[in-house]
Amino acid sequence: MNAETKDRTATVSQYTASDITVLEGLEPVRKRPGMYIGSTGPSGLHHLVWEIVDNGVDEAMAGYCTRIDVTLLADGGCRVIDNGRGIPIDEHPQYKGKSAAEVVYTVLHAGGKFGGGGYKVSGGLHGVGASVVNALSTRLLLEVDRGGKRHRMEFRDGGQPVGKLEVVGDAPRGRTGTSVSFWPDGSIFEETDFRAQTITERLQVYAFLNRNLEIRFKDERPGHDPEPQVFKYAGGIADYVRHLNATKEALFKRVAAYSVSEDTQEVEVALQWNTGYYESIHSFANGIATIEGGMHEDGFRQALTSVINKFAKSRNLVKEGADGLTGEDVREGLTAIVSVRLTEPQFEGQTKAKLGNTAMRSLVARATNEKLAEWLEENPKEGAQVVKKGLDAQRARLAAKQAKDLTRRKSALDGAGLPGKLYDCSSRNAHECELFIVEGNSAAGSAVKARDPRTQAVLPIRGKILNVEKARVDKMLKNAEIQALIMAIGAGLSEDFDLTKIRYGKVIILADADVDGSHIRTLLLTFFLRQMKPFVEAGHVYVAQPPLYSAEVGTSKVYLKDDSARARFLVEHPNYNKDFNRLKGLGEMDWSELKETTIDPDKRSLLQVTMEEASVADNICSILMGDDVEVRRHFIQTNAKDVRFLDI
Ligand code: 0RA
Repeated sequence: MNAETKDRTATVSQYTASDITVLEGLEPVRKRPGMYIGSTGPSGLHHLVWEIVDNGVDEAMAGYCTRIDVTLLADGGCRVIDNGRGIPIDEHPQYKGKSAAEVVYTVLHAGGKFGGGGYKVSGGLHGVGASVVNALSTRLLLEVDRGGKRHRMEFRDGGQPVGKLEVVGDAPRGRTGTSVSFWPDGSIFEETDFRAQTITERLQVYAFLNRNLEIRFKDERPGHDPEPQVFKYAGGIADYVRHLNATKEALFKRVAAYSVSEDTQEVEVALQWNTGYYESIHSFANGIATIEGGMHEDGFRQALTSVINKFAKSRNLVKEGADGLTGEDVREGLTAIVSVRLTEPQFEGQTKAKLGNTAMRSLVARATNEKLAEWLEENPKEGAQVVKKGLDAQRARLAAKQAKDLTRRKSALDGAGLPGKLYDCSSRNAHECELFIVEGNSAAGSAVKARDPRTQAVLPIRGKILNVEKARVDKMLKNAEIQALIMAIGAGLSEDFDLTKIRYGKVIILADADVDGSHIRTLLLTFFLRQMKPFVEAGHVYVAQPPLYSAEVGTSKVYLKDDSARARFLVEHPNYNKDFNRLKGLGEMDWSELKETTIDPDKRSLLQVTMEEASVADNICSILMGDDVEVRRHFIQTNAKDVRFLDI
């Protein structure tokens, strides 16, 4: 979105300190941080960063800010500088003797976003704002350049002002802007270490969505990469689409992009197909990711199907009287960004990430019907490629339906319809049942000996399973390993997946800590994510690893998951002078060793390593839920540096 349109949509109507509405004090935030930032884990910690960066991005959306600098400071703080107008510093009419800036940072729900004036276009979802960050920090330093002066104010211990806002000198010539540095409170958060990659990924998306906004990131913490990263995209969301398709093979070079902008609402769309088989539509409302979709996405899908079918007919690319392409057919391999801006977004759905404004459906549909049709007329060769891909998808869909019907009938005839190599458990109560997926027969051998046969089942899979990212459904369904997985879990797949039919409450991918294990884990996660998404989202899919080391402490044996666990152990046991026993992979592990890796040996019999791993697994589940394609790629990079699985 360019500065002109921002100026118009975000009419700054003589904004004064009185526009800042006031709700309540800060204590509730420290009492129940989860209510304000979701959690006190890593997600909540990073929420603090988003809150502060959002304010700068709002200022950019309003057309006043062109650059934001985010720095992770050597002492654990985070600093965000923008070159916007600077937070207002005049006295707040309802709070005599307090500057508006102080009120914004010390009063809950204070901020332009909640008043009538100020920003017309802003998220609302992230609006809990600056005071929440202050409440959850041991220290916050605010500096405002405005009216030729530099102002400073400091807060300590969860938002207590240290003195008043004061002028500390002149602002650099002509400069306005805001700098906020904060130090998250270690007594609130489980951990206070920011993760650079989490931050840069989000900053990059902000930069894509705000064409030409320059966002810089620097990590000054010891031991981290000090190289600054710069995100600035002249192409906006078209660059975003290119970026998303960069690791894939694009169906053609061009990115289709169009926008329509009216008085108080606007839409921008960019799209390109790749030769893969999945759709990847990312939608946003006022810069906020609408993971659950909503009216803008509905309008886009609906119009896309219709536009492509019309184009196919008008160019005689489909046979007379043949079935039209379905939405699914035309979206195969589609990467698209749909970004809308509107004055009063209604966020609905479970996670408040679904756009409810019906006006957005017609706006996006209208824009797509008109502008995408034009684009196809101007790019008929690309249009024909899209239609051909849709027809291929249609054929595969029909073949897959036959294959599925066959599998369904087969499992009905086979009685239970369970795969031959499954070592099932005896309980039929899915809640207490766990399925361990292990690599190869020898690993299965150890696992079967160590398990509790009542509740723990083991399914060996052979070598690398099919990469479902690279195969169409019909081929996938013919794959023996995939068939075994589907049958064992017993709840179908893709649209037909029925969470109520699952045979296990937990599916645990148990793979070694080496590169092969990492590869297999990723292939399996890719399969679950693509074909049994609700299963992953409901938190049933876990990842476990047998420990890499054991150590002897007195007469007992301690298992250590990996090198960092070993390092932590050495900190806790500074006098430890024996060797560590390096365990082999699952396949070579003795079943008694496997049994000993139980967290609570009295209660459970097998592989309760998984319980230590559960946090890791939960993490992965929530990561996978967030933003599938992008995050999966990130998962792959962080966990298997040596292999680019999905691109093999
Ligand atoms: C309300 C009004 C004005 C600026 C801002 C808010 C503002 C807030 C933040 C928070 C971080 N950076 C920010 N930059 C600007 C402008 C009032 C005026 O100049 O008329």
